[in-house]
Amino acid sequence: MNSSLVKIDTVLVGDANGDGFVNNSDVTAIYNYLTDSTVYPLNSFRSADTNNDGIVDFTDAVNIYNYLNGQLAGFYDL
Ligand SMILES: [Ca+2]
Ligand SMILES: [Ca+2]
Repeated sequence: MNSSLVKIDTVLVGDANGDGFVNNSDVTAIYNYLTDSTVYPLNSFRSADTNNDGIVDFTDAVNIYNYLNGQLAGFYDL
């Protein structure tokens, strides 16, 4: 087996829209998802679930907001 072909599935916690960055657009992505999940599906549910409780709700959006404002050092350890 060629190890170079092994894909590591990494999850960037907080990156709800899956663009590789954690910023205000991810807070917006979660708010939109909570408003209408059929119109605004999350690109990465696991990344959006910042407290790892199995659901994505306003707590996760607040966590990202606090993280961006320096009030939260980080999210749970994967
Ligand atoms: Ca993002
Ligand atoms: Ca959550």
